Amino acid sequence: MKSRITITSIVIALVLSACNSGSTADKAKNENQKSSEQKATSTSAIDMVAEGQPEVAQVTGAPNVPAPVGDRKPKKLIVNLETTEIEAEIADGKKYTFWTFNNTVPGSFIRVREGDEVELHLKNAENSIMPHNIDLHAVNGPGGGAEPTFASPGKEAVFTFKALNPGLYVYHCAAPPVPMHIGNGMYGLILVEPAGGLKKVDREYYVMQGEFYTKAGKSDVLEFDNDKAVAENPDYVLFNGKKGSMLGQNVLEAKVGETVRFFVGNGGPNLVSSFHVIGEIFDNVYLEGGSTVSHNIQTTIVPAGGSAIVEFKVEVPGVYNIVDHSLSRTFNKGCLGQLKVVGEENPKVYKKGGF
Ligand SMILES: [Cu+2]
Repeated sequence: MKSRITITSIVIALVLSACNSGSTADKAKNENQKSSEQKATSTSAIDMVAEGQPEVAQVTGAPNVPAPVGDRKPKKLIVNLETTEIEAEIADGKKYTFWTFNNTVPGSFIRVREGDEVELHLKNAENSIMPHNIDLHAVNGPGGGAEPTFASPGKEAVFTFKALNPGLYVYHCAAPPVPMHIGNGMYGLILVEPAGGLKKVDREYYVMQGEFYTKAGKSDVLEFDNDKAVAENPDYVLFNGKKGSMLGQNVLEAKVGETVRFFVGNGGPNLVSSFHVIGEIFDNVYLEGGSTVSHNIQTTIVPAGGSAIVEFKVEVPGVYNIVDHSLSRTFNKGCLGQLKVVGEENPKVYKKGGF
């Protein structure tokens, strides 16, 4: 019995050691490869950054995005964000106390180029009650900027980072309790375009999902309900911080034959989105906002604290519903937008009736 245990132990030990040595070698190889790639990126980028005065980056509120970076070289940019605590309509005439970056949910869209150096100024409004900060997922550095940007009401904090990795990244407040700050609307997107820029398209829109856990406040303004957040049972799941943000007067627009690009983000704080446009197929999806492009996708996953870039050409006029395909969120919790496409009918592609 004893010897059998010993033999078994030796066999297990050998198997484990073989597994470990294999994975360690692979890991080392991957890390070497990654580090040499990163070194190449950062060295060439450092050499290329233009000297001189930094420029102030133009930022935009959803659904708009700033102009593409184009084919420029890396440069120094200043990004100004202000954290605020405001009352605004959330749905059906009801108000909510939102916490924001630049007075909007989601916060301003930031657009930079790979290799840019960004000096980020975070001002916390004088009349805020809470301290706030920012963690940008585009940052290489502990906390993504959270510690150096922690700002009490009325204070401004600054930190600098170099945008090493191209992609579409979420930023959010990381002041405790973090789910409450995010749940009140403190998130947005920063796009780091690759050298040479993204391919030109006809239309670009900023669409960001987030869910809201509400209870009656002291006045008629709703406020954050922590119990509902812990249970991950929101009252509202919304695009761009308001029910109807992309409906009626605010519908997104395109023309037949155009290619549309959505920069899609999910602030969460908890739910994963199954992002879908009813009656369209995504020709290209930058999976999770990274560099791998997949094609012919019906529904794409947008994780909490994650993103996706979707592109599709519109062939047929009409109204296209933009949804989270976890459809109770669309039918019961407000998660619906629309894209209105105008132009000539295209019966070869779509028509009522038979041949
Ligand atoms: Cu905050």
